[in-house]
Amino acid sequence: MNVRASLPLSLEDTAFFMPFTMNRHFKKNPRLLARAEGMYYWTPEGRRILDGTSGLWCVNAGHCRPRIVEAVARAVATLDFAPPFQMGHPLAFEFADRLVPLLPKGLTRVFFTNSGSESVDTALKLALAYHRVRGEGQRVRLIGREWGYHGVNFGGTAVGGIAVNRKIFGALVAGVDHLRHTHDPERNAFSRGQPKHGAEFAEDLERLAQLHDPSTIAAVIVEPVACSAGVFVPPVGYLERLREICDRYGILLIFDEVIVAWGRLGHPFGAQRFGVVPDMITTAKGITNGTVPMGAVFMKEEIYRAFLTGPETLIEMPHGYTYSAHPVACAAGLATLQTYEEEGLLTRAAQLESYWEEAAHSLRDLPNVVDIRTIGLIAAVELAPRPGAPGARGLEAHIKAFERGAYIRVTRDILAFAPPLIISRPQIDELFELAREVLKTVA
Ligand code: PXG
Ligand code: PLP
Repeated sequence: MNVRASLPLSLEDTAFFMPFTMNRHFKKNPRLLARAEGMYYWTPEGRRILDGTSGLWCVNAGHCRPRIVEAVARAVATLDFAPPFQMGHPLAFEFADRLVPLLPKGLTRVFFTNSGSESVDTALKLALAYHRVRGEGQRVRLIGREWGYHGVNFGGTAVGGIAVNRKIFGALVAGVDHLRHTHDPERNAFSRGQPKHGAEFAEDLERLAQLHDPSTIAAVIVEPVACSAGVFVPPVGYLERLREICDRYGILLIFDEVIVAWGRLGHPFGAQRFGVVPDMITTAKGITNGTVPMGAVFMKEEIYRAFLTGPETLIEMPHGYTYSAHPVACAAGLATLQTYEEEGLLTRAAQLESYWEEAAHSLRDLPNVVDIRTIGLIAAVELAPRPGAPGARGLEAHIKAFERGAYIRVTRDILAFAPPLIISRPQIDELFELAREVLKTVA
């Protein structure tokens, strides 16, 4: 298959403004994918690439699974679109009701979106509105965390904590503050699973509550594991303490599980791995195995119920997307769930975790490796930045890995591994052996 035939000879003058990409660098040195199956991608030239990052942390069941492909094809040929406002279609109700049994106990209602960013902005709006309809309209503040990634819409950018993702976009949303991040390499370097030290970072929430007055805070949003910024695992006791402080002050706790849901940590949801139940969970990505854009917000029963007060002929929550609960996405989601369940994928990471951890931490002896962090089927290998050139070593590793046959996501100088949950032990060896060879050549 030659997809290059349909591309301009050079990508340097293409119209496509690529998202989150070094456009000039990439268009001079393109890395193209043409086909995928199972654990692998293939380039237009037919080179096989081991997928070390599940696409972008989303293809948890592996690529082009026939059941999902067929469900999508059938759905699009049967009901290409159905308006989601004041109308419905059966798959939306079926999918929502199938999801609930997987959720942490107490989360019972589902709002559909089309992405993680939309899920985050939906959850933040729900939090503000929930307080308001209950007579607590003074709760207008939203708390995020340094190094958090909550997508790219205005709310998510505002509560997000990665400086480069925020700084060129002005004042964003008023009334936002941030907890400190929990990364503490001096005490926790080369941690396996949850690091021992740092539960006390959660006390930042107490401090912000006192600073702003607790009655002004609507919600706190954190990723249980901060994946996008470089895989930062919550210290033992940290999430529990956030939960306690939220309970003390009537603040809603939102877990952003766009990445860590769908089996990534050995449980259907990250909340279950950590034994802490938030008031809302935002997700996307693996909900359809990455095949069709979709996201969701899961919430406690009382949040849904709080909206059911006015006349029945008024819309309870003025929010929704043209493509909320899109029939093709719902079909993809249902087929994805069936695949996850039949193959035990939502708990498979728990069985692989110790093997995965050993394989990842085996890179510790390589030059420039300053930290390795693992949990579930996630690993980060952090390299020392080159003096005066942060990110250059990481980018070189990413490119060399691709040349040698693996796709490994890189954030600055941190390599992030999160393969499809169908990965075999020999493929885990293949992935980290390839990473080892690459890192040996990245001086
Ligand atoms: N929240 C979290 C926790 C995420 O990881 C989003 C929200 C936004 O989702 P959408 O579907 O709008 O992209 C994400 C997405 C990376 C990387 O480099 C991670 C994400 C997206 C792009 C790149 O790790 N996560
Ligand atoms: N902008 C305009 C002008 C619209 O008409 C709509 C939806 O009807 C939107 C934005 C929102 O689009 P979506 O519902 O796909 O998020």
